[in-house]
Amino acid sequence: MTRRYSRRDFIGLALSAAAFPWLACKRSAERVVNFFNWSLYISPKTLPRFTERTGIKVNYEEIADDEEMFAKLRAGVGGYDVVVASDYMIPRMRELGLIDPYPAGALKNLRHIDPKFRATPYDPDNSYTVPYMWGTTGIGYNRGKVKSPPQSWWALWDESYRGKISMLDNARDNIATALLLKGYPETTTDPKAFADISEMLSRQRPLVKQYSSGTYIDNLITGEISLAMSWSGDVLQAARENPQLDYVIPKEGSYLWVDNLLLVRGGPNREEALQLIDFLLEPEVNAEITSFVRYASPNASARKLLDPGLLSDPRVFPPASVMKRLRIHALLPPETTQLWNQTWSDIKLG
Ligand code: N2P
Repeated sequence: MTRRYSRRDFIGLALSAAAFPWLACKRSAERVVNFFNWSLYISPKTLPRFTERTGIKVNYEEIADDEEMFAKLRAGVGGYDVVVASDYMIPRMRELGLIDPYPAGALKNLRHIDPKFRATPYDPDNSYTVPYMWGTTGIGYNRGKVKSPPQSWWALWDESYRGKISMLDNARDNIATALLLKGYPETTTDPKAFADISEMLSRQRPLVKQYSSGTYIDNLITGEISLAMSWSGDVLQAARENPQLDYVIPKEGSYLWVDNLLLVRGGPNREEALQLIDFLLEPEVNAEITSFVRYASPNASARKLLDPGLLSDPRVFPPASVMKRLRIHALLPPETTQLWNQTWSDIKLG
């Protein structure tokens, strides 16, 4: 049986990463790279294959969300070489000097990336980002536990699901979705808009069993949660374990995001980092990751290798009719991001 690559699978790696052994002593003979990626975002075969091919050991650590990664890098926690971060984080990370540009010509496999994912608003000159995977935010649900398949975001405000609802634990998804539902532009700073969405998210709070961006998947699998604001591939991976699980992009629309491989400034193993990133861009490697994680790949050559069933799954690669309802996150100035974070932490504190 195929299994999700869960936190438990990483326990050996995570334990060694937790102790940060590479910070203290890097044996000169040993080549390593320190990779900080989201949970549920790689195949179990990928990193062992890289090590087998190159002899480079990968210290792999998982991020729960962008904010955690950003906070760590900003606080100067050193030792990372490669991190994965969402589109909207890039300009801010660049501004703060947390990431380095890619040296020209360093990645021979960059040519496999679909040009649609280059020259983006968050990296117009393609210097800081290599797109890794993309996906959407929507609702994961258990068919056996809902009255009918949810079609609207408002299902997450339905009293009859009290205690069976999970929401992602980050400001970006929650505030952006609330603004969208109330018809405000994502860039607004209007106090009325923030009062409105605070009321709406606070009203939802008693119905919410948990705010989580990682363990919600386990609770969806066991049936403890019936409905969850989710990331597409996480739910589709979980559906391999519980076939009752499904994923929908609500009719009001939602967000798509592109996650990127970034070079951390001051990373101790730059050469190894570039080798790892170039490996992740190889069509066969990328197709294997895509098939496993069920997120969408921006790698055009990898897409040609995918199972046609996966390519035509509208939950993974949304068709044009659904794409019309999706948007990417706005790039917000720091003061607005601060307002979002403050609003979110007030809501959570209650
Ligand atoms: C897998 C990846 C989620 C990415 N958990 C959200 N940008």
